[in-house]
Amino acid sequence: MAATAVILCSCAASSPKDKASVLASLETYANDGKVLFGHQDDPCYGHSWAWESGRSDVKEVCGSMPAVLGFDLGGIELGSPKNLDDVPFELIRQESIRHYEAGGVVTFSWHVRNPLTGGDSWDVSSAEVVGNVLDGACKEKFQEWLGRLADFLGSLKTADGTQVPVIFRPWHEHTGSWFWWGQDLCSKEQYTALWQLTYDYIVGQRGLSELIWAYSPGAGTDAEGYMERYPGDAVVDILGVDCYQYGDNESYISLVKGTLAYMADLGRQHGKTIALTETGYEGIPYPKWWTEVLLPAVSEAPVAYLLVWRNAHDKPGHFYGPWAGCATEEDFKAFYDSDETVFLKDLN
Ligand code: BMA
Repeated sequence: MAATAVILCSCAASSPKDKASVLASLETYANDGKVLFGHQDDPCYGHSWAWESGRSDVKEVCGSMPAVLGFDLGGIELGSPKNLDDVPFELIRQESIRHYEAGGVVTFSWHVRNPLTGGDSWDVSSAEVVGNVLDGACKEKFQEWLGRLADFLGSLKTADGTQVPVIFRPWHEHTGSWFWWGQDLCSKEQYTALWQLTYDYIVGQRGLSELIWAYSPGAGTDAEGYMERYPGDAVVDILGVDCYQYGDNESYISLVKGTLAYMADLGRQHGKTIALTETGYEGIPYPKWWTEVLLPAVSEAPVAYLLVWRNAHDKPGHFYGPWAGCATEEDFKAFYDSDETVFLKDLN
């Protein structure tokens, strides 16, 4: 088992990786009891800086970039040059390709605007949006939006024309009702049809077969709730979950552990890798959060990667990763040193 793992990993790091080898490599790390560390928007801006090429809050603390970089595509559907957090899409494109070439993994979320009301993803003033996207007033507009999304995804190519395999995580946290595609805003049939429509256009019509599709409900449900709107094994590659800490350490650890335990069973049943697709504790008020809370929360389950949310430069206190001088700096170094965690340096 261990020998197989070594061969797979070194093979994946030395040759250009396609979708299948990225997935195989993630699965191998997970089965080896290791987890790739990820951070949203890491090379674009940090706790007290923005748009300075070569910087990374994570690297400034531990010496390595994260293994996984997350970016958000919200705004691509409108053809805007920047996403909802002012990150230029051209920067996302360059950093994604650069990270892939350095051996890392890239994942995209999509806080897409509300096509019916003109509001943002969080505009839940109408429960008619998904219905209108599928077969109503927004059908045509949404096709155009998908077209712009696919144009961007298709542009992720290395100089030799290799399509960069990225993890795409649309329609996330749908078990809650804070996005227009959430639980109370559409039926199960409408949700799965929305996923299928997205998949059919991007993969079927546009031929973007290198995308790795991640399903990520919110935490706080059980295995049945988790799977209630599962769009099917044919259109999902990774079983993810978004789970944040809002209360005490023990409640978070037990929520993450419990959720990952049933996801591990589901992963085995469906032949899918599992991941903690978004997590974190805003402002990280506990100095040993990395080694005493996050690590124990994930260490029992075969979690391929975890991604902590962004370190906003323009929203005081809104950070989920470490930064030089922060209260958890020493603990993050210990987290980095742990045999269980994998950073970009370990992938080369
Ligand atoms: C949220 C916050 C917002 C941000 C959004 C999309 O969780 O970080 O400030 O606009 O994610 O990145």
